[in-house]
Amino acid sequence: MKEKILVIGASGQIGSELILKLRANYGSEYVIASDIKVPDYEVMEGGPFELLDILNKTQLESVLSKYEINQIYLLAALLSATAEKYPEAAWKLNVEGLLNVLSLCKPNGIEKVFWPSSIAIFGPGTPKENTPQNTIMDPDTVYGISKLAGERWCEYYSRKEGIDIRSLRYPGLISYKSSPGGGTTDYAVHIFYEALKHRAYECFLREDTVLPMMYMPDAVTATILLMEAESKNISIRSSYNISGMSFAPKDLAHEIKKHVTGFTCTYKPDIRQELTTGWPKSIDDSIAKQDWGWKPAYDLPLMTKDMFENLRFGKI
Ligand code: NAD
Ligand code: AKB
Repeated sequence: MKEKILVIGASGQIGSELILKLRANYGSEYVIASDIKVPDYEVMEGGPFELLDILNKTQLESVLSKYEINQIYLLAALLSATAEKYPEAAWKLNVEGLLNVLSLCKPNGIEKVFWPSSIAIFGPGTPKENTPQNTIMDPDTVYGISKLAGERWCEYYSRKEGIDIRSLRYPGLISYKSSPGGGTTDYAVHIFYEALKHRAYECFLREDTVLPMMYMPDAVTATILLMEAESKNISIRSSYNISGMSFAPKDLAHEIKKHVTGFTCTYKPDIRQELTTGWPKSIDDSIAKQDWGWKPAYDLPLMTKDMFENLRFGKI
């Protein structure tokens, strides 16, 4: 059967890029964008769009039936920094929103679901270097707790209801098309804009905070590779570890100096520093490599060069 895809949260940092690739691959009329806010021009004009609140089950069911949807990409969530400010709203959106989708799959003929988890599911007890797929997971942030609960629900619905649910534990994502939405790794996007505008940036993380990160083109590729892999190759139904690169703010600042003469970065850690305490420094993604051939294309120098090329020469 031809895929009929609904992307929920299509106006966000990932959605606004992923949807362009999905439309290019499957045809614009087969990929329906939805969000509670209107997306940018490219997404809005490139195919169907529905204003949809994931917490409204009736509305969701009517969109599923209107377009005869059989695949869902659920991207709506509150990210780590915002979730810490609004814990109940974060639990509601991140967990109840997911349950709304999962519970409507079987009755509405949804065969496949993509839902992203995060490196935030790990916690202070987790080994920090080359963090394995299965290890201590003791998240101490609102966001991490909600994502770990989500992973368990994904595995449960796959097993109990036979829904083909696939998931990735994205690292912090860097992109130039749309702004990040309230995460702790957002500094790694803001720094580029400030470097171009002011040749200076004040970072809200400590200079030595090494975290797993990934450039958006790699995140989009990984998502599509995973979703197109044969079902028999998917050995993990909670969420796959994936890795791109790892760096600290001072490493990124050093790289940026090669492109922006006189750039300076200062450091004034705020509450977001605490959220990173339990997060890994690097990720072991050998199972993703083995199961569906994952391989990132971008390291820190390549990503930095590409960001500046796009930000300076107006592909934004
Ligand atoms: P984002 O905040 O940029 O986008 C989320 C979108 O969801 C927004 O456009 C928002 O309007 C929409 N939304 C909010 N409430 C909604 C509701 N009730 N109904 C429908 N839509 C609603 O987030 P993102 O960075 O694109 O992240 C997408 C997913 O990937 C999230 O699950 C996030 O946890 C996960 N993730 C992101 C990163 C990252 O670095 N961006 C890293 C790890 C995991
Ligand atoms: C955040 O910082 O909240 C996200 C994430 C790592 O999930 N970028």
